[in-house]
Amino acid sequence: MKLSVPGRVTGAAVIAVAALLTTSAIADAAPARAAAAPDIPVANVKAHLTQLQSIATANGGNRAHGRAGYKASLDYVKAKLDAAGFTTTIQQFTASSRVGYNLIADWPGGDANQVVMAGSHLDSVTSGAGINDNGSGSAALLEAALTVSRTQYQPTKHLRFAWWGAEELGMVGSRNYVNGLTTANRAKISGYLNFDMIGSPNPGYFVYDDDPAIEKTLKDFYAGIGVATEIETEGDGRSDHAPFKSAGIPVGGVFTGASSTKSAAQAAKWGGTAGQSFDRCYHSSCDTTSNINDTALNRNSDALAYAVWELSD
Ligand code: DTR
Ligand code: ZN
Ligand code: ZN
Repeated sequence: MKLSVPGRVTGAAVIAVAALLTTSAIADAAPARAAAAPDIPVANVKAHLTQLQSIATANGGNRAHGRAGYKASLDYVKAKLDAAGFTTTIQQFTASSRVGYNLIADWPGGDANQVVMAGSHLDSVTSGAGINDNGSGSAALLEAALTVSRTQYQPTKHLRFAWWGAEELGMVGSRNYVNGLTTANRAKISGYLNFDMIGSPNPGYFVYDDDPAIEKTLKDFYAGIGVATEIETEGDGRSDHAPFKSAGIPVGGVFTGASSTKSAAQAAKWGGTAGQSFDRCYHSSCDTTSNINDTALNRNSDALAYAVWELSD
């Protein structure tokens, strides 16, 4: 979030305004090092979600593996990345007798022997548009990648972004990618960041507890904006970080919750509704653009950028 004071202020008002800005800036500023990571405009992320919703609506109501809505989602993301100067690659695979696709986007430059990867699954279940699961991660990832281009960020390490197919069938696309890596190329990946469900309507703020360094990086971001986090406990093996972890690659990520119920203690810490699921539209037809908490999406989009910038520096 950026703060600005339009027009002119004089005298005592200056002191009051400055104090107000300082206070609110502290309350919502990211940590000092995060200055290297630009703010990700949540309005831009939501615009991508609107596009994904339109795609689902125009294609039988979903963006599922092997259906037209998935390929249209992939084409949307790829077109944005191609226009922004990324080197994109489509990986094709078959699952459940249907053709699936991964989209890999490399940002030219950086040390090819130190690759920082960030990924999200782009597919939905067949029952709905999958805007939180996982349009939220896919849209935040896309906007972070476009921000890399917009700012002409030149990291020390090489940046690679990925949108996975057929995660809902059992992480098929990401597993296909990892299994296709040579031993040498696998060793070049210094870490993989996963973003799957990062805008849940009744959000929690969960950080994966797999790799300690990645976990600390993400926790530092949240500490910097004064938001408490908990360790993510339900997702082990349930998203696209699993094949990377099985291959010995450090992984991490953030998550805002699915069908589990928010406790009273969690509601006291994070707000929202105790006794209700973090996302009561999980894998349902109501997982639409109205199934997103903008504050959670905003914070996690900035957490994604903070981690990408910090870990690729
Ligand atoms: N997003 C869900 C998988 C899932 C369920 N719990 C977690 C926790 C952390 C990451 C992912 C998940 C899905 O794709 O069905
Ligand atoms: Zn799912
Ligand atoms: Zn998911």
